[in-house]
Amino acid sequence: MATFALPVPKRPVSCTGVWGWITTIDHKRIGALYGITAFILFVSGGIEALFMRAQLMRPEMALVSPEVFNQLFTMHATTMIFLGVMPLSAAFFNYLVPLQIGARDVAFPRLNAFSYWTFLFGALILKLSWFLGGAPNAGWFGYAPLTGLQANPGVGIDFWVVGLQVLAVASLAASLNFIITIINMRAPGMTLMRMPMFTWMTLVTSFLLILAFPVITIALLELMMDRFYGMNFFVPAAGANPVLWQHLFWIFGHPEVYILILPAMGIVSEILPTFSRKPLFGYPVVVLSGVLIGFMGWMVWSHHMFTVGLGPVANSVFAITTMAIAVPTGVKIFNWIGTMWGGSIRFSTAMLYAIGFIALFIIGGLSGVMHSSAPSDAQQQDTYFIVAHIHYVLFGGAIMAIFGGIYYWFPKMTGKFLNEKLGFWNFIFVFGGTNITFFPMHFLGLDGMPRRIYTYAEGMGWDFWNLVSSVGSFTLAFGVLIFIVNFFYSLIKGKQAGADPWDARTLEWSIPSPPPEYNFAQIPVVHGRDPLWEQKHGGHHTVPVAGGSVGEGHGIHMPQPSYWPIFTSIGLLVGAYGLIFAWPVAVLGGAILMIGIYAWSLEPVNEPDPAHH
Ligand code: HEM
Ligand SMILES: [Cu+2]
Repeated sequence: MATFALPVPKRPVSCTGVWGWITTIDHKRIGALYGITAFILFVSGGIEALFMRAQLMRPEMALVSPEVFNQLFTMHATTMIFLGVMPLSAAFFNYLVPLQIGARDVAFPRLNAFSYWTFLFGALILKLSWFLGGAPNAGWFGYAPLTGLQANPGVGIDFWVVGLQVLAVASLAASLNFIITIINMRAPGMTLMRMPMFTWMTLVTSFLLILAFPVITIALLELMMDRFYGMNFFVPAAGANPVLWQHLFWIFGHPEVYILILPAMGIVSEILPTFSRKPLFGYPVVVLSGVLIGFMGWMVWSHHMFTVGLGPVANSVFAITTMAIAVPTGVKIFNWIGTMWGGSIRFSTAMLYAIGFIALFIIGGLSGVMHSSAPSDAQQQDTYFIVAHIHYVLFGGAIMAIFGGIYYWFPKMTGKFLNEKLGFWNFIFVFGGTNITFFPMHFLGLDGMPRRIYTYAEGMGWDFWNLVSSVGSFTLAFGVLIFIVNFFYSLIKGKQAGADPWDARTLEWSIPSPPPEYNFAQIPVVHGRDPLWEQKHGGHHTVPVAGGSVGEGHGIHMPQPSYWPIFTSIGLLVGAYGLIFAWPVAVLGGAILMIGIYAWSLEPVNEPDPAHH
């Protein structure tokens, strides 16, 4: 191979410092990058929310203009969904899946790095819109014809369209990578029904991603054609039916909400058994209900469109399918409670978050069942009742679980515990703040307060609960601040954690904290579910099948770093910018992309000499 005289630079051997992070293809480092980036973006989405809550605190406030308010709620939701919760889940996928299945990395490490950089650049495109001509303002679901050129001539929607497409590339690459990793790279003996629940939920989520994203990508592509090239996919004046957009969006959008919650369910299913010192109750049923939720998630999209006028037959069908999907969801909740039942429970911060998740997710699930009934939804649609629902499932659900996951796996990732005292107060403020912020929104919604209004008149009966909700949102923000303090404090001063500080069950706890670059010095052989418990408390010992000795010169072959993933992603960034502002720049971006792909595919596997390493 090396005799080819191709203009491809040598593959870097080992890189340190910033350059090491830029060229890394180690799934653990990529996981850390995802996590830190997504957390910063999550905070930015929270700041957008605080602006809204400040504006809505009292009637007829004028902190922000109506136009800016539109941009705030659009960016807040787009950020939290695509740049907060999804990549935070991806951080866990990256860090944990190879460790949980006893592998040394994902199937395509360079593609994994490419996914991260593409996510980062997609996020930049979206967020830079604030500074480059105005943020998108048509809601996170971007209903036609509000997104059309006539209603929306500025660049905000352009940023939204192009940014989401770049993010879709990142998600597609990542989910294909995880599907292949989970199917092909499990340690010997780890059958599907021995896989940890988190890995299972990663698998289901990845399938949802590769099936759902093409739908939104097509819709976005059509919208892009309308805006950039004068086509008429969504232009009613030219005969288009804007309801088409709603169908396309929600066929993607409903599976998307499961993409947001299934990883959280996976995290909780790992935390609960460990801190109850019992195996997950009804493991096969939990797997099955997860798969079923993934499957049924495709049959319910029109519950977002009950008031559009699809007619009584369609509304009835979608009402029934929506009620039905609550069944596997309820099954999971019973299994989690069954896991705790009779266990010897340790109330660590991770466990508090997991229990908080169950409690709040039940509330969000119940309001969901309330609007699964089409006539009752006719009252609730586009009111604050929906905003309450969204936030109980996403904040009370996804974010609670993610915080729990951070407390649970931080010792594995860093070798140190997060401080439990600060953790307790972090939990109290986040849990309390969530309820104070979002519970009153149920009342506001039932009192008729519409969503997405920038202000309201005095004397509508909405003053008190809006004030409470706004106070709650600052309480919540304070709770997140405690977490940030805890993170840095514990990184520096945290108590040392060993390989298996929680007496846990899965393979990631069988190796040192933090794990060495190659993860497993010897690939384990798995004899049952909860392999580490088996090994510690049962008769079986994990017999290694492939080896090498630990330490310097471990002789384990690991792929080398690469420049090409980030280079190729930069092509997408430049191309996206060019699409919005100047087509010659788009051509340049395309050229960078092609060079990147070319060099990537011809890059030697190992060069220069791997023996030095
Ligand atoms: C401090 C935390 C948060 C606060 C105070 C907050 C507040 C708000 C407010 C005021 C709105 C706009 C209501 C309107 O349309 O007038 C909103 C919408 C929304 N939020 Fe949050 N939010 C928070 C966290 C989150 C998180 C973590 C997520 C997702 C994981 C999320 C997802 C959404 C969604 C999907 C919408 C609907 C946007 C739309 O359709 O217009 N929020 N939130
Ligand atoms: Cu839905």
